[in-house]
Amino acid sequence: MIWDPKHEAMPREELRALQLERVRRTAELAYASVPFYRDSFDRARVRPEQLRTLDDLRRFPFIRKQDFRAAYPWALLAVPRERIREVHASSGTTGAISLTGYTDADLGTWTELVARVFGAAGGRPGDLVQNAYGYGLFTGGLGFHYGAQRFGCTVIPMSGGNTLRQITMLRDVRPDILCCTPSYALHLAEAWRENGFCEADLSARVGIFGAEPWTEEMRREIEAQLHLKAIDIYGLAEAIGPGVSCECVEEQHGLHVFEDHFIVECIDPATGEPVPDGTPGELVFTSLTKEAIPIVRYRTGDISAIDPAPCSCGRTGRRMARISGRADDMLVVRGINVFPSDVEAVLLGVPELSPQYRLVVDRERALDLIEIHVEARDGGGDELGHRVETVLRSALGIAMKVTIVPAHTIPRSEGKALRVVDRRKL
Ligand code: DLL
Repeated sequence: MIWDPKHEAMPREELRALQLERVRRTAELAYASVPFYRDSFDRARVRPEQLRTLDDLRRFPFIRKQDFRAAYPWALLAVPRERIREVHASSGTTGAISLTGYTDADLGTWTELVARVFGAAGGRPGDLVQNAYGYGLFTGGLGFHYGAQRFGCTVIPMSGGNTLRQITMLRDVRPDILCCTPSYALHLAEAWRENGFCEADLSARVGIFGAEPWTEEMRREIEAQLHLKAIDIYGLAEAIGPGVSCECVEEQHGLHVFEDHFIVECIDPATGEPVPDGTPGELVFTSLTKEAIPIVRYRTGDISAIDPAPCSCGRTGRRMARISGRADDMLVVRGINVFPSDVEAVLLGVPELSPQYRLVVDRERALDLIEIHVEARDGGGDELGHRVETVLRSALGIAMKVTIVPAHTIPRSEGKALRVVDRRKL
């Protein structure tokens, strides 16, 4: 079902005209109200009124995650703080928070976008939704909550974790739709089996999974284990949260970008130049309707490709391929963004450790794990390892296993060091 046919199935020409009108307004708002944009546009010698065609946007400078972090908490606001109704943040793990805010109108936009997601995923008004995305600063929980309610669903606001209670609710309350990260979906499936729950009691038709990278193989696994259709949803706090793009249940092949609210570009991360359709590159988004924190050419670091082919579902928003990786080295582990450089900073703060380390990311029992192999300056054993685990957990908010390895066992490199081994990809 198409929730908002007027916009989701708008003829491309009309859509592009709408985009042009809206992008001008966004650039004007950004230039007039946000010193960051005024400075960066001035440096690049561009002005909002130079946006005569959509291609002109390419002359505008990028904004990056570090700009959001540097602007913490309010420096990117385009409206007075009093007009912000709600605050969220990207799921980064460090003290450097990427904060985002929503005006009343922004909350309305977000709610509508996530309602579209429920339509695209094959939801029906009246469906019962178990929402196992985390509630709080993370955009997953409340974003899905608002969108599901708008769509006419009944929401069970489970938030993340508490697996036994999750599966008990799944069994007893019998939701039609499950929302959580794909890795957590597999974890729930495993817990289901281990607790001897009956396959016939699985009720959900649809799972709406996102917030972390996953593969087609993982989709097949989840669909087989949970007996549902698994739909990929993408978004990021800096853009709005979940609801930037979503697969349709008809094709499950690429995520329709809601292009009446976002301009998507795909660029070569090295040169910043656009790549041809179908070629992998880094996604860049410009918001078209956001009031509180408009974004002009936000570089996501996410690698995808644009597919302009028409879709049998009738939506005209072009599709982006599922995210295949990241341009930078940020890891998304259990839905939380982890920067290896942050881990390094913590490790280097422990005097007994040498700066020789490696992060091994793996998936055990469907959950992502980070193990850190690090050399100690003078040996050191379990006690040191446990102490470092505690320091890491309190600094980054995520549990990692630390193994102190003998000196000179971490391979040295002659070029760039290989700091991260992501076994999930193997
Ligand atoms: O993860 C928003 C979200 C919530 C999306 C719930 C989907 C469902 P952030 O915490 O800001 O926002 O993290 C954004 O997560 O740049 C990607 O690297 C990654 N990501 C999000 N969705 C997907 C996906 C939310 N479907 C970062 N596939 C993004 C792969 C994803 N990676």
